[in-house]
Amino acid sequence: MPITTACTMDCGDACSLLVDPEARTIRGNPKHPFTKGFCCKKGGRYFDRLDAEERITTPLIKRDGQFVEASWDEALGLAAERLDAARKNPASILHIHGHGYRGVLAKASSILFAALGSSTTRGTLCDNTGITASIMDFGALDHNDPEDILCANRIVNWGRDVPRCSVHQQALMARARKQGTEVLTISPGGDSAAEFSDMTIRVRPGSDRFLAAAVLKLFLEAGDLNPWVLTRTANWPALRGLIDGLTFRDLCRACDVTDDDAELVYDWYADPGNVATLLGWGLQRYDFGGENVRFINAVAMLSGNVGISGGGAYYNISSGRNLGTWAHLVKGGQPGATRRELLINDLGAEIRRADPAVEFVLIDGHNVVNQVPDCLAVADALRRPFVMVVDGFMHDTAMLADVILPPALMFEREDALGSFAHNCVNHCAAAVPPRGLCRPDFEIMTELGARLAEPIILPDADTCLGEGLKKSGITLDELREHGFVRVDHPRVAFAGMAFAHPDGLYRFPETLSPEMERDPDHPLQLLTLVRGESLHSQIPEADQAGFPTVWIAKDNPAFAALNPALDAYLVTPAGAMRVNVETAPGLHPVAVIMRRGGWMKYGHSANVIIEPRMTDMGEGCAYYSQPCRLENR
Ligand SMILES: Nc1nc2c(c(=O)[nH]1)N[C@H]1C(S)=C(S)[C@@H](COP(=O)(O)OP(=O)(O)OC[C@H]3O[C@@H](n4cnc5c(=O)[nH]c(N)nc54)[C@H](O)[C@@H]3O)O[C@H]1N2
Ligand SMILES: Nc1nc2c(c(=O)[nH]1)N[C@H]1C(S)=C(S)[C@@H](COP(=O)(O)OP(=O)(O)OC[C@H]3O[C@@H](n4cnc5c(=O)[nH]c(N)nc54)[C@H](O)[C@@H]3O)O[C@H]1N2
Ligand SMILES: [Mo]
Repeated sequence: MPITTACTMDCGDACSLLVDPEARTIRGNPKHPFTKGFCCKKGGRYFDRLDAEERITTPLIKRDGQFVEASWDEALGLAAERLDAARKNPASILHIHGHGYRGVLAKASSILFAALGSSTTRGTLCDNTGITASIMDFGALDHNDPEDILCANRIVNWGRDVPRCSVHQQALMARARKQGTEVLTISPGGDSAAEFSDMTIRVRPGSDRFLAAAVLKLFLEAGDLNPWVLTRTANWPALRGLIDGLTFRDLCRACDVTDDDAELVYDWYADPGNVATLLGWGLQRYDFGGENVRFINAVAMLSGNVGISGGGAYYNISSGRNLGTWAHLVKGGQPGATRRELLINDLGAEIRRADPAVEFVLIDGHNVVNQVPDCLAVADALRRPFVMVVDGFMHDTAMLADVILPPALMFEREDALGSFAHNCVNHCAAAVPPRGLCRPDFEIMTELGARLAEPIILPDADTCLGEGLKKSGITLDELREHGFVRVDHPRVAFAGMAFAHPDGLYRFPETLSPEMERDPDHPLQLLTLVRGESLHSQIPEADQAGFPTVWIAKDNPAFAALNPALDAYLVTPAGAMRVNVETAPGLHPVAVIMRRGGWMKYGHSANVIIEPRMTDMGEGCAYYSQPCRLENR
C-alpha cells in the first residue's frame, strides 16, 4: 500500500508523493492540486539516495585525522561537551543552516541555536535579491495562484528553466498553450526553451533590466499609457524622467538584443489581452540582479498586467507564509538574544576575521563548503574550530567535520512544510524506517539541548507540528489524514492594484545601473546553472568521474581558439580548473555554462574559482557575474 508523504527538498514544486516502501517506488499524488500525479527526476529517484552505499548511517568521530564509528552516546556527548565549553561566549558558537531539509521540525537546529545566542549567517545564496526587489516594488512578496496562469493570453518567461527547476510550472505552461496561450522565453540561450515556448529571445547574461527599460521606452513613446495604472504608482515621474534620458538603441545594445526583438517584447505586453510574467532565479544572481527583477516587474506593472487574473508577476511566495513558529515553547537558553551575523557570501573571510573567534560550528542541511564562493577559504577557516555536521554523505563539508551525525532523510521522518510556489501545506509522513543508526534531526537537536550543562528543552514533535500548523487553522490529525491541506489565499495578488506599501501604491525603480567594466583578461561570464536530475550538490559520487563539462557557443571565439588535442582549463582571477568543453547551440557568446553542485573532492566544484561578489539588493550572491576565460595549458 503506498503511503502519502511529501518531498522536503528545496524546490518550489514541493510535491505530495505516494511512496511504496516495499517496491521502493515514488510517484506524484494525483489528488494534490499542484503535483497532479507526477514528480520530477530528482524526487522520483530518491530511493537511490536513501539506499546509496555511500550513505553515512552511523555517527562518526574524527580521531587523528580519520573518521571512526561511534555510538550516539559518544558522539552527542562529545558535541555537548564542546558546545558547553564554547557557550561561555555564545558568539563563538556558529550555526550554518541550509535548506537541504525544509519543514516545521526542520527548524529545530535554528531554534536551539537561537536559544543559545549563537552567531548565525546573513545574506543569501539563493533568492533574496529578487525577494528584496519584489518587496520594494509591491510592498510584499506575493503572486497570483499558480493555476491562474491558465487565464493568461500570453506568458513572458524571463529566464525560468522550467524543465529542470519546475516540471509542474512547465506542465501548467503546456496546458495553457493547448488552450491557445502563447509563451515567449527570454534567456541567454543554450537551453531547451524552444521546446516549451512559441518564441525565444536571447539576452546578454545579467542585462534583462536594459531590455525591460527598452520596452518601457516604447510604452512611453507610444503615449497610450493607462491613466489608472499611473494613479496606482508613487513615483512614475521619476521613472519617466529616467527613461526619457535614455535611447532605445543604447538600451538594446546594452542587453545585446536586436531592435526587432525588443519591439516584439513590447508587442507581447502592449497587445490586447492579459500577460503573465514569470521571473526565474537565475537573472538575479548578478551584480545588478535586483534591478533586473525591478525593471521586469515595472514592465508588468506599466502594461497594466499586475493585480488582475491572467496577469501578475510570478517570482516567489514565502514558503513559510502558511506555517508558524514554535520557538516560544522552548525552555531554557536566552531567546531573543542579539546574535552576531557572518555574511554567507564571503564566509571564509568572515570566519577568519571573526572576533571573538569561532570555536564551535554546527552545519546542517547545507553542503556549505561546496556551495559558497571561494569555498577553499571556507574549508580552510573550518580547520580551527570544532565542527559538527548533521548530514548523510561524505561531501566537501562533512569531510571537515570533527563529528558527523547521520540524519533520517525524507520519507524516514515526519514533518509538515509549505512551498515557495503554491499554497498547500504538505505532510511528510515517515514512510520507511530510518536506515542504520540514522535519527531524525529533531531528535538529535532535542537530545543535544537536553545534554547541555544548562539544558535547553524542546517540546515534543507533535506539539511543535501542531503549533506550526495553527497559523493556517490546520490540525495535525487533519494533515495526517489528508496528506496535504490547501490554504486559502486570494487567487489574484494585489487585486485592484492595491499594493502592500503603507500608501497602497506601487514603487518603480529610479536608477538603472550600467554593467561593471569587463575584465579584458577574463571576457567570458560563468553561469553555474541547476542540473535536472539532482538538487544542487546531492549528486551520486559515481556520476562525478572525469572532468566536469562546460558549454559555450560554437561561434564563441574562445571555442575556435581552443586546441581539442590539448587539456582545457576554465580560468578566473581566483584560479583554474580542468574541464571538458562542449558546444550549446544558441548560447550567448559571453556565456560559459557549467552545471552546479559538483564536489570539490572530485575537481567538479566551480565555487573553488568563483569569487565572492554581492548583488545590489538583499545581500545576494552574484555568482553569474563571475568573469572567466577558457584556455589550453
Ligand atoms: N556556483 C553556484 N553555487 C550555488 C548557486 C549558484 O547559482 N552557483 N546557487 C545556490 C543556491 S540557489 C542554493 S539554494 C544553494 C544550495 O546549497 P545547499 O543547501 O548546500 O544545497 P545542497 O547541495 O542541496 O545541500 C543540502 C544538504 O542537505 C542534506 N540533507 C538532505 N536532507 C537532510 C535532512 O533531512 N537532514 C539534514 N541534516 N541534512 C539533509 C543533503 O544531504 C545535502 O548535503 O547553493 C547555492 N550555490
Ligand atoms: N532539478 C533541480 N531543480 C531545482 C534545483 C536543483 O538544484 N535541481 N534547485 C532549486 C532551487 S534552490 C532554485 S533557487 C531554483 C533555481 O531555478 P532556476 O532559476 O531555473 O535556476 P538557475 O539555474 O539559477 O537559472 C536557470 C535559468 O536562468 C536563465 N538565465 C541565466 N541568466 C539569465 C539572465 O541574465 N537573464 C535571463 N532572462 N535568464 C537567465 C538560464 O538560461 C536558465 O534557463 O531551482 C530549484 N529547483
Ligand atoms: Mo536556491
